[in-house]
Amino acid sequence: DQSTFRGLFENDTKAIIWGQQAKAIQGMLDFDYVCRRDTPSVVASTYPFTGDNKQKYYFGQKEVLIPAYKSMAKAFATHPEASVMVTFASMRSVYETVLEALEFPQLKVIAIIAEGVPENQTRKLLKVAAERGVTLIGPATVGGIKPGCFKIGNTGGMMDNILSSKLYRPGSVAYVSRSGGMSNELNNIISQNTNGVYEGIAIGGDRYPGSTYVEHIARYQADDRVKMIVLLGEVGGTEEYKIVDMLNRGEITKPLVAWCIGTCADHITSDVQFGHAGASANSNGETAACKNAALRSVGAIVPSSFDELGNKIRDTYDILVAYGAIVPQPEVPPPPVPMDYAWARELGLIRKPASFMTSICDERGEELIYGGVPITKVLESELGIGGVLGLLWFQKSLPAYANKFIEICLMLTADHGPAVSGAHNTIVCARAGKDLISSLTSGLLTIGDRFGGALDGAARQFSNAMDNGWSPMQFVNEMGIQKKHIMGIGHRVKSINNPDKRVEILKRFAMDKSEFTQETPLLEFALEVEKITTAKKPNLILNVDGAIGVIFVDILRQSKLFTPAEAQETIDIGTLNGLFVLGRSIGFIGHYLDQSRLKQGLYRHPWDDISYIMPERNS
Ligand code: Q5B
Repeated sequence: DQSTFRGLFENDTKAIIWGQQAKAIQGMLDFDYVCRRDTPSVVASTYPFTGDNKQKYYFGQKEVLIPAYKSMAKAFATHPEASVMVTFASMRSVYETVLEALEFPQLKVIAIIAEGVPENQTRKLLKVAAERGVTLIGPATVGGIKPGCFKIGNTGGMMDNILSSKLYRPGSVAYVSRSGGMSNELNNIISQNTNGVYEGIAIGGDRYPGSTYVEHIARYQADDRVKMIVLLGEVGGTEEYKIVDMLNRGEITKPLVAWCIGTCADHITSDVQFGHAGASANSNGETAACKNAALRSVGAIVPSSFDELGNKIRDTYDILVAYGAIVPQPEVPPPPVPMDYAWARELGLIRKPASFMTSICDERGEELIYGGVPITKVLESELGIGGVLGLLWFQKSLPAYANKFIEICLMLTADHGPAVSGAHNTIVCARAGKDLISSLTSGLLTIGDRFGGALDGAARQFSNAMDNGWSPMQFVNEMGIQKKHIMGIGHRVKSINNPDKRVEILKRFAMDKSEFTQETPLLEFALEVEKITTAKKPNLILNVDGAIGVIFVDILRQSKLFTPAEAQETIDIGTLNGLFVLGRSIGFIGHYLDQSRLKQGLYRHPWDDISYIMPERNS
């Protein structure tokens, strides 16, 4: 009675997936959606190595949560409606998982994708499956597809393939093949030459497939919705002769178009083993040519070559249409399936305004790229940390003397003892038991106009003065009128009587024209300013911040590597304090490590070092 006839897969078939196969599950759900199924075919997944959780998928536009279970027993108990299991277990674990699954009577079909399953294990599984009345599909296959109903895992390929082969709605032609790859070709050939695929199963290329051509062709024969059958056999084995026997016995009454691939093996003198484990002729009768001849002799429609297969399928279909056995239905376009974002992007179909822009570093390719230069090149060219800074901060390969200058700055600013504001903070923080990053940032937060953060201010003030055409004296006076400290001038402990060696080194380096091959007008201007300020007070020297600030402006303006706009922007956006921050981080980290190693306890400032000045109260 065909009114209650149910195939292996119908449009309400539910499956449980074994393994972590998010892509395959999403592919099955997309197929379900394009087939206009009411509900997804996958109800759960099971995998013993990850926790019980819910995983997010799409069913069309809608987000759905599909539970994942550690325990297979729990998965089947919670989803008694699941009659199919698709297992992606590897050839090492598939035997145990299928054996376990066969204990659950609700299962009607198990699809085994793994390749290389030991033949003795497959044979044991075959025996148990036969006892339990379970159909095995595979091993070593993509599985199968039933348009409008169900798709096993990755069968049918991507959505564009499913659409072009019209696998979203049933046709009248059912096929069985060994090869999963060739089943895709059959989907294509059948959709080109008929009203489409009704169902297609790839039984897999192993010597002992879980189910055979006979079983599937017998199902197709019994299902009234199948109007013609296609068999794609291959060289090796004798399974096709069982179809010959069925034809002989009159058990196949529907037109059967058949072709065994591998006829070329006869033209090769040595024994040929094709890609499938079973694809090797061990006797004359196992050759593709013999099997094709046998099938032809009992009434199968056998083309003269694979190229002819499509024509034979079309001729057979046309006859069925002419006799009214098949009535072609009007095409109803399938619902559009939203494309996966990553895939659409890869195909160049969409563009999305990026939330972030970056121009300094690209880590996406095989090799990390700093400012356009691959890191192997950075190392080969011995750019050093100065060169890396040039690439990442300015996207420029700076000249060697500039790279060296940067490195000198970092070395000279690396530390200036525990008494300075930043080191003090780092030490206090470390002694309060805080971690490296907290202690480091606590020190860094003190860097500003007064301590270590006067590089940008110096760069701005001195370059403005020069751009205004002021003389050094005019500049000092102007700053006095404005009641502003000159940034980069003055030091708490250094003076003309106790010169800062670091500044001496910087000056010497920048003025040695044999190495520092560019002009340094702003440094010269600053030294004239220093003469005026130190005449007022001996500690009003050009300090380390000031020296670095003005020399860097000279690099920006005189090296010919920066446009005037780039040079100005570099000053305006506050780049130069970064040199002190970077250099002094070395020292702050040193202080943190030092305090930790010295096991210094919580710091408390002594009372005798604090003046307590309380407001006086009359009462
Ligand atoms: N007067 C650095 O001041 C300091 C003047 C000035 C005109 C000036 C001060 C200052 C500008 C900021 C600057 C970086 C606060 C310094 C560094 C890194 C370090 C630190 C380390 C390291 C020192 C006394 C008299 C007053 C002031 C006048 C002072 N500075 N006039 N322009 N720039 N400089 N910061 O000694 O008439 O008596 O009222 O703000 O460049 O941080 O080692 O310690 O590596 O860690 O406290 O080297 O110069 O002097 O403020 O009491 O002023 O001099 O107007 O005049 P002092 P103050 P008057 S390098």
